[in-house]
Amino acid sequence: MAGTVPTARSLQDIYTHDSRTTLAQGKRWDDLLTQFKATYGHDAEFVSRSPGRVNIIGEHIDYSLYPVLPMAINEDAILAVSTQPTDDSKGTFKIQIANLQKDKFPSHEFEIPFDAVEIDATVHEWTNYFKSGLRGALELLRKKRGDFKPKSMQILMHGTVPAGGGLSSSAAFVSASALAVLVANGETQVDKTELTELAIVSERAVGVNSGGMDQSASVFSERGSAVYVSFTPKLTARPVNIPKTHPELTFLIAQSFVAADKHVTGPIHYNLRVVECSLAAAYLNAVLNPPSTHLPGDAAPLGISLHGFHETYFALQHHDNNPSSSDTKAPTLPEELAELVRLTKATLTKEEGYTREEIAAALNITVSQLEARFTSRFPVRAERFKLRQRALHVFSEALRVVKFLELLEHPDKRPKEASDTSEYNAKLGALLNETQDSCRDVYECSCPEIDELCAIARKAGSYGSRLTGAGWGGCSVHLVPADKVGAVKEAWEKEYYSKMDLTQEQKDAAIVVSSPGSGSAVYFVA
Ligand code: NG1
Ligand code: MG
Repeated sequence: MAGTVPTARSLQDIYTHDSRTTLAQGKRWDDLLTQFKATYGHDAEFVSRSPGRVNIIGEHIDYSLYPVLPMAINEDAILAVSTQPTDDSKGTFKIQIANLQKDKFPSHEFEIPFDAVEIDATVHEWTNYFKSGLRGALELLRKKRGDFKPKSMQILMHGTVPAGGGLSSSAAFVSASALAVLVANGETQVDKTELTELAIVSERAVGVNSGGMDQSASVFSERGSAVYVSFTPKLTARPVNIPKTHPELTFLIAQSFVAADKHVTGPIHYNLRVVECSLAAAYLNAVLNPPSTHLPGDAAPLGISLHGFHETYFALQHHDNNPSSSDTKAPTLPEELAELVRLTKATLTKEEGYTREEIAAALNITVSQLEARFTSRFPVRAERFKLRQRALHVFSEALRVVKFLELLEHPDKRPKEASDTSEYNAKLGALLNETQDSCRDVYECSCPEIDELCAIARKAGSYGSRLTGAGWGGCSVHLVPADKVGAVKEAWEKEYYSKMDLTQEQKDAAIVVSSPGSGSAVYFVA
């Protein structure tokens, strides 16, 4: 899946082949290009696009650097672009940016100094996402070329990924923006890994301390496959095929219409979880490592710092039981994770959470050192940090990803041809249901509405139902056999959506039947 971002020649290269999608997308792209000309008085040169994603399994573990399994959806961000050479004398370049939905997202013009893209993360402004992609792309270009003068750009954007809904509208927009800036400045072969890495770092500039799952799914996905993303020792992504089953499986995505805005709730939700995971990693390291071992960096993610620790730990264990053996085979990931669950339960015993003072004491630092290291970059609000619960969720969720992937890929576990595979489907579904339980009870990132959507779906025939994305609202994903899709939709309609006051637009977007879509692409207007 590595390589360069593909150039699309037709919309069929990008979207599914079914004629309804092609027709609808054709109209949308025509609109974009026509409005571009109406707005700026000339044609666009190219369109960059990047999709949203739905996460199948592996929730809230990407920032602890454990692998995840998302897939791209068809909904995306598209940016039509034209470029102008920049007038050298002023020391600035110009960005004009508008949105097809101009009532919701007003147009802007920015004069930007060559070397400083300012982003005010305290103001929630739609163009911040473009600017963060811009900043990242320019940094990369400067690294590659040294001093250079960015081109001025005119942009018209349109997005179909619902915002604040757990489907990564932000990653779609940031990745498409960074891609647009690279292409505008003459990079015709954009490396997917470089684009993803810069989009990950860029999105943090908007005020959320996010992991790298969304951008990876947005950039790397290939139509028809989910994508297995690992973050260590370096970012890699590979396609994973969902076996053909009988009854055939579909992924249904259902909106809860509970808006979860990380920019508002970050300090008590998302960013706090990221901090709790880093603190858990530091605490476990400090307590469990033999005194002479070198401790990894304080804010190292659970997946890295404990991996290092664990190799030492297993080596010592092995040596104790077997002093004459020189064989110190590293544990497999499932062995390691199971052991980490056990150690977490034995070490982090305080269900009620840990105070700053308690954690600082364990790390042998002062409270202000603790704050400087862990809570200064992104503000968080908490008296106690629930290290036990957060670590238990992360290790058990990482283990579920391993099991899920094995079911999908292991020749002995994949279903053998055409027979009834409901037992197999149920195994996949059970893992998704376990994820939901852990998100609700242990990581505390669900909400009553999502729980309800899951309960309704399971009753109507879903094998597995859970929140997807950050949670606290937003979207849910459901593994539903094709012959039960109608029943599940009907049940939601009757028992959930009909009780809400929704606009027609919301009703139309409430449920999406999704198949794995393709990733980032560039389309040159002939
Ligand atoms: P969403 O739901 O798209 O905001 C967030 C993070 C991911 C990941 C998931 C939870 C951002 C941009 N993305 O996704 O990196 O941590 O939550 O698994 O914050
Ligand atoms: Mg997002």
